[in-house]
Amino acid sequence: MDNFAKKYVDGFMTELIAKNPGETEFHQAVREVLTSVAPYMQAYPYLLDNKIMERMVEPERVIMFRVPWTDDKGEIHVNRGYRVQMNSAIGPYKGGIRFHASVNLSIMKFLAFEQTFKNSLTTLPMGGGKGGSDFSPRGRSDAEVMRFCQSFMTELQRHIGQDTDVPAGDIGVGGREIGYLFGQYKRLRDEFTGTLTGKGLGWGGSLLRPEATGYGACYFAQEMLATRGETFEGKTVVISGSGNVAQHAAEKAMRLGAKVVTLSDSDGFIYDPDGFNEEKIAYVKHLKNAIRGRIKEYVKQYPNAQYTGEGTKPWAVKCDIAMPCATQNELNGEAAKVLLANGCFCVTEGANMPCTPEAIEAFQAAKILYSPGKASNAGGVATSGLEMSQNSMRQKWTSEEVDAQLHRIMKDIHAACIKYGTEEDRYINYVKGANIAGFIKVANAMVDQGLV
Ligand code: NDP
Ligand code: 2IT
Repeated sequence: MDNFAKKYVDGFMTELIAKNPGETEFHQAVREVLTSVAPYMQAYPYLLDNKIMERMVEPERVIMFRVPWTDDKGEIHVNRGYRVQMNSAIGPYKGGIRFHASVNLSIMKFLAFEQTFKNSLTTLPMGGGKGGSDFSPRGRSDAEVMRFCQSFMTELQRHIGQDTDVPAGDIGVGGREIGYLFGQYKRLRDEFTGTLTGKGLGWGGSLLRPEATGYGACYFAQEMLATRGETFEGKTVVISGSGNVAQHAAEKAMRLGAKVVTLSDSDGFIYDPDGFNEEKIAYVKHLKNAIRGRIKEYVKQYPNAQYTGEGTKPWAVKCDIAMPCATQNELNGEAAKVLLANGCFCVTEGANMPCTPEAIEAFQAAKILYSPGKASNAGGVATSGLEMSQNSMRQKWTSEEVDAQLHRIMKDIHAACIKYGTEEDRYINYVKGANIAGFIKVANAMVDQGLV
């Protein structure tokens, strides 16, 4: 960074931190974008004059609300609900809902901020938003989850709509939760519209939406690998998480010829030296999605695999490609060094902000392929955009049609990263490329629409 950019970023961050104390994840996400776009704004000073960045970091609206519900014993619980409506310059607010005990305002704001740039990258007309609650579905019965979802939607419904704000899933919110949320929305608003995405295939959902984030991450990785004449064929892949994104990243990487050897949850990870196959992936889906078990149970089914507990992560397993698909800041500077020492040359983020700034610095210093989630996990929200289109048209596309569009979108995002991220030595800085490409469209829309 030159002097102007450094001074601009430091000054901006000092004010942002003073105004938003304690919101560390939000600070982290803003600093990364700001660092990428400061030199660009210097070259196009109308963006500075219009205070675009100052406006982008201030959510258009933050809704926080009480979510009371009763458990199966009749005991009353009170959780906090959120919807951060970050930016609607290029379309209705769009982004997932996260149910996890760790959810707080900082996490909601970082996710909504990232979503704004990600959605812009998809080429589809979607603004940025995110919501959730500090409620954890883990260990709760279906009836408890339903009552919680109904209470959550009773308040949220007045703030969303197919042309206003369209939520979807994220950590802790999958097909079951979207079903309960949609049912309550429909009951209260008396309308059957595409106000939520990730719906069931029999009632407005798009084919391939469940698979889209993980598949899209692999399509993006394919593009990255191709820049070095490489493919997934014969590569060893380490994946964290065992939820929606991890399962489908593992499935697609395996189908593209890779040997995928790990999955994890917050308790630990499994290492299968033989790699996953179709049967093993099907078992993981059954274990996690149908019977809601823990990943350690995999080794009972496949005794050749090993389980390591106590919250350990899979990054010390030797691999060519790493795909963090669990949660933010799950791969730190130390883990990055271990991955590099073991010969890993491609890191594709399936989760949102899973690599810490120190890890990203290490990957970029080593000039390996590294993509930020806002580029490589955008296939999920892109397919949500395709679900919205199908709902508006009252049509349903085949999985081949959706897959072709998803594939094209991931290729387009990769091309945008190359356009704005290629450095003088030809190294592709995907962070810079994704941030600038995502920023330009939103920034210009904001300028066009005046001071709102
Ligand atoms: P799921 O709830 O399906 O799975 C989450 C997985 O991550 C679980 O294995 C979970 O383990 C693990 N995990 C969650 N929190 C932690 C934690 N604090 N520490 C360690 N492990 C954790 O969520 P998704 O697969 O949908 O989401 C995973 C990531 O991908 C998130 O960052 C999400 O924002 C991002 N993402 C999701 C998209 C989607 O379409 N679903 C789209 C784009 C990004 P455990 O059961 O122990 O909690
Ligand atoms: O982080 C994300 O992009 C998501 N959780 C998906 C959002 C969506 O609206 O499909």
